[in-house]
Amino acid sequence: MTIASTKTHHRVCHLCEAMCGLIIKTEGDKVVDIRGDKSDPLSRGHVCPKAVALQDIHEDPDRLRKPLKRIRSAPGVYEHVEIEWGEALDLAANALADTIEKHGVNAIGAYFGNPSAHNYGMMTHQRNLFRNIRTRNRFSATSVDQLPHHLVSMWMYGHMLLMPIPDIDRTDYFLMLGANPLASNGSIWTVPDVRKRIKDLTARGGKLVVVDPRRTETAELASEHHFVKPGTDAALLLALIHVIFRDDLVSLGALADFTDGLDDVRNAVLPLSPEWASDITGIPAANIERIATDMATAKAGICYGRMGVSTQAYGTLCQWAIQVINVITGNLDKPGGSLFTKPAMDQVMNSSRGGFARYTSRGQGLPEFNYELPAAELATEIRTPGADQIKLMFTGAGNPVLSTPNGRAVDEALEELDFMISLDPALNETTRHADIILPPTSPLEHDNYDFVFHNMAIRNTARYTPAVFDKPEGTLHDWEIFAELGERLAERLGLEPMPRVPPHKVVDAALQAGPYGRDSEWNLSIEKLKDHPSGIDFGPLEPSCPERLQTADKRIGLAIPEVLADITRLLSDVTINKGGYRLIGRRNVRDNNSWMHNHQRLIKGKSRCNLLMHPDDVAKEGWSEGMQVTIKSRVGAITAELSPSTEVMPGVISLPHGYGHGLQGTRSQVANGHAGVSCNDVTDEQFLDQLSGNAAVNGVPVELSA
Ligand SMILES: Nc1nc2c(c(=O)[nH]1)N[C@H]1C(S)=C(S)[C@@H](COP(=O)(O)OP(=O)(O)OC[C@H]3O[C@@H](n4cnc5c(=O)[nH]c(N)nc54)[C@H](O)[C@@H]3O)O[C@H]1N2
Ligand SMILES: Nc1nc2c(c(=O)[nH]1)N[C@H]1C(S)=C(S)[C@@H](COP(=O)(O)OP(=O)(O)OC[C@H]3O[C@@H](n4cnc5c(=O)[nH]c(N)nc54)[C@H](O)[C@@H]3O)O[C@H]1N2
Ligand code: SF4
Ligand SMILES: [Mo]
Repeated sequence: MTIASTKTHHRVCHLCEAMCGLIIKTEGDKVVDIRGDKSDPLSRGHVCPKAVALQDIHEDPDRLRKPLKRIRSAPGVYEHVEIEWGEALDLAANALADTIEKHGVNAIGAYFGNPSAHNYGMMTHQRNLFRNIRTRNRFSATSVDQLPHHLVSMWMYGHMLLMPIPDIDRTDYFLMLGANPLASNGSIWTVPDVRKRIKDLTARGGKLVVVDPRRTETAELASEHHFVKPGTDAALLLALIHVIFRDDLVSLGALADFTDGLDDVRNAVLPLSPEWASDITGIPAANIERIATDMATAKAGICYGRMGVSTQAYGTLCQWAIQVINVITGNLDKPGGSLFTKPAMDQVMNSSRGGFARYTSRGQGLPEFNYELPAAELATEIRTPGADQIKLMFTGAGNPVLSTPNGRAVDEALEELDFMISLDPALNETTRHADIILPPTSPLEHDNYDFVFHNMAIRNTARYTPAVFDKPEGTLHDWEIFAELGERLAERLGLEPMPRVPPHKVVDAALQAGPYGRDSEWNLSIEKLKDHPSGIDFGPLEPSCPERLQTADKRIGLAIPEVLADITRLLSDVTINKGGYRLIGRRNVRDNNSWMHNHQRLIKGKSRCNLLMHPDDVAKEGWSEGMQVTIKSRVGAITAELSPSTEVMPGVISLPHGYGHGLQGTRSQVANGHAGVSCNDVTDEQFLDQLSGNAAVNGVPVELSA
């Protein structure tokens, strides 16, 4: 018998946007310890309870190791069986080629999910397949998430990825709407160890003000928490702008030289007083006045909003107003305010600026953004006959059945396809419909450079993570699967395939050409990062405007016509203040969207898929704790266990997303034992931010019954 020696590996956790540095110890092919890397300049040793799941994901017996093929024995009756890679890739590539030849390229639909942004091979090599599939029917989790941020950044700063990052470590006043970083660990804001950073902020006399229909873990830490009626934040934000203009608190500072459109904004908000907003939001006018003054007079202030103000009916209007507040108080591009990063691999320089409404969906006529249609239209684009109807679906690292509005309709629509291919390690609610499932290597079996989230981090840093384990024989990385499919498809169609350059070479070239590359004192490369296994810190965010702006004239235009017009939609919205219950979401630090419920260590304990409701509402209905309550919307109904809680304001109910496991044909033993229900069975594909087409999964009007 040989005793395996213990090896120590540096790793970056890829599970959420915080990018925590880890030290992983292994013995042979076993993980024996995972803990925070104290030498990581960004995360400083912080980890959350999910870090250990890297081991659980790797060892999960339900994780697919070989491709699966679906065999139907009768309509609706099928099983998935293992096949060899060569056969699976041929079947998938031939189905793609057949569909393109028979129906045209738009008959291919594609949906990419959240983990693809955390896995650099998926980012670098999607093109190896999709360069030859330029379909209009592309979808992603972006349009159930951050689409309004991209749109506003493109309009105001000239590039969809040029997003200002809250400089929490140096701020004095932080106004946070619709975000719960204590559970999410931050989003469009890579901020590991956020609890400590918030505590430092209040300890140095600064203020955190949270606006949220639920008194969240983050709100508990805050200096102030204001309940807001779901979906009404736009009114609050517009009234804040109103007060800032009215009281002559506008102070552009250095931005004055290159900012336009102030008069148009001032005129647009002239009638939108705190009293008006108070009626809509439920926040007393005096509080609105005070928040405006505090924000405008803080030495350095931040206004930031995330999921709760993006995935709601006025997502784009909210994100625009947030940027306007930062600009007119002079807090954009200022230390302690919100600044642009200068990342080692700069996505702003390396990718498209974005485009809007160059075509529309066939269903609701919703605009494309960056050549993607809103995910809310997925089922309709599959089911509506005619030119451009989707016949074959490709999903990669996504679970739209649980994560997009009216998931039940998506579930049914996927079953109506001619063919479906999934690039995914799980046989889950979505991939169960796939004719071919192609499973990539586990995260610990490939290297990674986080080239998305360094672009959104509170410091400029870079870290490269080599693989912890060798790739098992006969397995393929995500990027290799794209390359294999792309080469086969190109051959069938008589087209040129993309060259196969491994992701680390793509990143190496970008690092060397980037701001810390061969022309700088850092001389950054993958080789250099290997010598710094805990990463390199290039320092705090620094002012960079107007040079950094990507607008043609290097100026910031505040008066976006589409957004100003959307104020009219808000003013004429008669449903915004209608009574009845509104559903909002909820994240827990032990969950990660729909895909990490199969790990005993994270899922154990009391069910988290319970319905929070204010005790006054519970009493009014004559209900009691533990009852089963049915939540009904235009599109469907689900039933969940009632938990009275003063955390939520009256009129609001809260249920997490990503549950609803246990469907026939899935292979997730643990998750299926903690199935819960999917709140996206009641979110409505027609309840949207009409301007952007982003899904409104928060503030959904619902009816309740016991
Ligand atoms: N009601 C409601 N709905 C929501 C939200 C909400 O707050 N409320 N949040 C929305 C948000 S912000 C998001 S981002 C979406 C997420 O929605 P999706 O991205 O559609 O779904 P996930 O649950 O993240 O599923 C990820 C899938 O990727 C697979 N996977 C994991 N790692 C890898 C990998 O390395 N390679 C490959 N090929 N596959 C991998 C998993 O097995 C799983 O099938 O949900 C959205 N939906
Ligand atoms: N543990 C864990 N971490 C995650 C994820 C996860 O699923 N679990 N998902 C990751 C992903 S994909 C993302 S995009 C990020 C999201 O990161 P965050 O946006 O920080 O996460 P949420 O917890 O969804 O926070 C949204 C907040 O908005 C509130 N809210 C709902 N409706 C409204 C409203 O109308 N107005 C206001 N003001 N607030 C409202 C909710 O109560 C909630 O507190 O988290 C990431 N990190
Ligand atoms: S906060 Fe948790 S899940 Fe996110 S990167 Fe850190 S350890 Fe991983
Ligand atoms: Mo997300």
